[in-house]
Amino acid sequence: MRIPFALASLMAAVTTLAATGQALAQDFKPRIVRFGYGLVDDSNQGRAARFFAKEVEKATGGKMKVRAIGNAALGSDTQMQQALIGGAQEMMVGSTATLVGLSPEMAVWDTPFLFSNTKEADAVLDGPVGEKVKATLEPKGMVGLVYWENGFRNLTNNKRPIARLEDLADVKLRVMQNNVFLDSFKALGANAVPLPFSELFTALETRAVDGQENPFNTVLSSKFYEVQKYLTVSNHVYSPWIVTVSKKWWDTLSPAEKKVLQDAAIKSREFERKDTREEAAKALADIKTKGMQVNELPAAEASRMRDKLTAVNAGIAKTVGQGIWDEVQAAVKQARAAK
Ligand code: TK8
Repeated sequence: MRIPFALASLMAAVTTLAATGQALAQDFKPRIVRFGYGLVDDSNQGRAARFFAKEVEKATGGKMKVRAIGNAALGSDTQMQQALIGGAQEMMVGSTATLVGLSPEMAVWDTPFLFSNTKEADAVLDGPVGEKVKATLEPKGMVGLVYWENGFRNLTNNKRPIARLEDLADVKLRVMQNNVFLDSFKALGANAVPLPFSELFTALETRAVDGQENPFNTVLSSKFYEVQKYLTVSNHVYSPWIVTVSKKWWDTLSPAEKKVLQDAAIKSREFERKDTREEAAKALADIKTKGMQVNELPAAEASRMRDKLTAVNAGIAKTVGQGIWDEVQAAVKQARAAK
């Protein structure tokens, strides 16, 4: 009897599926994966890193052990990137913003007011242009797996509530090590100082800087409320995190091992975004309870800020290339229309 082609390929697929379904412990080599991140263990970043670790261990019958190592114990974002490139560390998660020195295209996510909500962010980051930007890491020695949510960034400082644009004038503000952030806050008139996140708490505590900007979640988990008095809700930019793997190490993995990491990364993305959003929704109340004075940037001032910040857009388009810039703008438009 001749088996029709379609049926034959279906049978082949089922056999393969059964085989991968049985991809059991013996198919995986014992491996230790150091997965570094910058925030404290008790943070949205830490919780998601541990979730990822568990998924990988489960899927490999405990053969691949992921050590989630927080607190920048393995180094700042840029130091860990170098360790991944050199093959001295396997994985990390950190801000896309700190990758701009390696992959200029990453700067597109630093565009002020690019996304107006998380739905738009998810659609664009997980869509074709998000993938394209992620892929620019590979020739640089890193493999991007997924984007996680850091979140919408807000201002904190010790001088005064930011009620008008001019209130930023003499504020020494820590920014991420990235020219878009530096230019943005210079454009707003602040005295912008680039610093790695790992040095930020001490810099605030010793008053080496007056302020910083990060999502509510990080203000809470990093206890910035202990060293910062004012929080101004500005939502000036949406900040993604990205989970990356050392390309050197990735190339030593079997297809089954790569699949385990990719699948676990996608599951971790769902977990992380849900967890981060739940935390963000109640964070402002928590921040007030911790004693911070919170103000909303008045709408008129927000639009003045927006005008000043969009002045940096031309520079971003130049950095990332007009093609990527246009694709991202089109994807945002599409996501906005999809409501
Ligand atoms: C954590 C950083 C942090 C970022 C920053 O390593 O540096 O302000 O928001 O999340 O990547």
